[in-house]
Amino acid sequence: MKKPIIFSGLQPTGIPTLGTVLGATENWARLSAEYNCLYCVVDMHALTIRQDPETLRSYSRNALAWLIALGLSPDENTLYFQSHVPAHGELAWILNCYTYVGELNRMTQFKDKSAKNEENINAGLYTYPVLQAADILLYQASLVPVGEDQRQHLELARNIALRFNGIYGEVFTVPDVYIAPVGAKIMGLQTPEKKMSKSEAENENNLVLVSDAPEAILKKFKRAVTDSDNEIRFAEEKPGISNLLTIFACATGKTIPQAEAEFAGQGYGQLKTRVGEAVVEMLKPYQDTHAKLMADGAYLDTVIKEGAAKAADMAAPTLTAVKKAVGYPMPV
Ligand code: AQP
Repeated sequence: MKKPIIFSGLQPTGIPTLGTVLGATENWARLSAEYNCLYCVVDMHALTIRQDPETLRSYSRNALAWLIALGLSPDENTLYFQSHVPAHGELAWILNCYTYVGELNRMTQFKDKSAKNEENINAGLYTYPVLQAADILLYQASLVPVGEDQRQHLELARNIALRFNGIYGEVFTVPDVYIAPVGAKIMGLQTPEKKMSKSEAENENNLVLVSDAPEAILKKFKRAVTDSDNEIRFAEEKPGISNLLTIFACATGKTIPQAEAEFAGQGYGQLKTRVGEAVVEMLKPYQDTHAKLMADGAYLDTVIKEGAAKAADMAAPTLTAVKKAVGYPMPV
């Protein structure tokens, strides 16, 4: 029996954060056994924010190596660069014509990113969710594992698929979103009311990068914002402590109640140290593997080449079906 398909992506806009690992890639690695998984470094999406070309190239390669290091074997998963499979761009154009401006106007990420990049509110930033819909629908993905921040985009992808199918018949699989019950939104260590994000690097203590050295990680956790009541419990009105408990639970494979029980009667200082240590321990093997991969250029090149070829093969039938459906003349 054919395995159902999963698609998800990672933007090469910097070094992945602990948020990306706990909210996304940890789950991706778990899903490989049951699904046929495509994980893509979405370099085309990265262009929505102005990038230095050499830095983008280097972050892209780095990101692909992180995907492997974080447990996604290229033998079991299709790993590739979005820009290496032109079908993404081709389908995105078509889907732009089946997406309403009113829908895009409602996207909260567009509003947030526009506010942060007032000098470059480009059309790509606006139509980003359409390219994301194309990424997913191209492969007939039935499940898309993402962090909570992507829920609204996924809902739009579903609506576009339903609209298209409503006009032309069952061309696309309508994808479901998979959001992990714990860790779907890891918050900043200094701003625990806001998502930990790699592009918000003004305060380096706010985010943990997967490449951070142990001392840096421990220091960042020691400085994490808490609150003044000195009680370790998970609660909406305690964002700092709740975030630390979530990180601890995800890093150690425990539940939130187990994490709370483990810290019962302890102080915030102990909590911060132990969460930092758990993260150091979790990241260490990933960092070692990443260093080895980056030193083996030939291996990475092979993964990149084979991944693109496999993804392009998988994408071709859907793109052909879409072109036929909309009435493009078929090649002669
Ligand atoms: N803090 C987070 N908590 C939970 N999940 C997260 N993800 C990202 N940050 C968190 C999830 O990781 C996947 C890949 O994310 P991405 O790096 O492609 O894009 P992003 O969401 O745009 O991440 P950043 O760090 O916020 O990047 P910038 O700053 O460039 O926009 C996604 O599934 C995401 O949900």
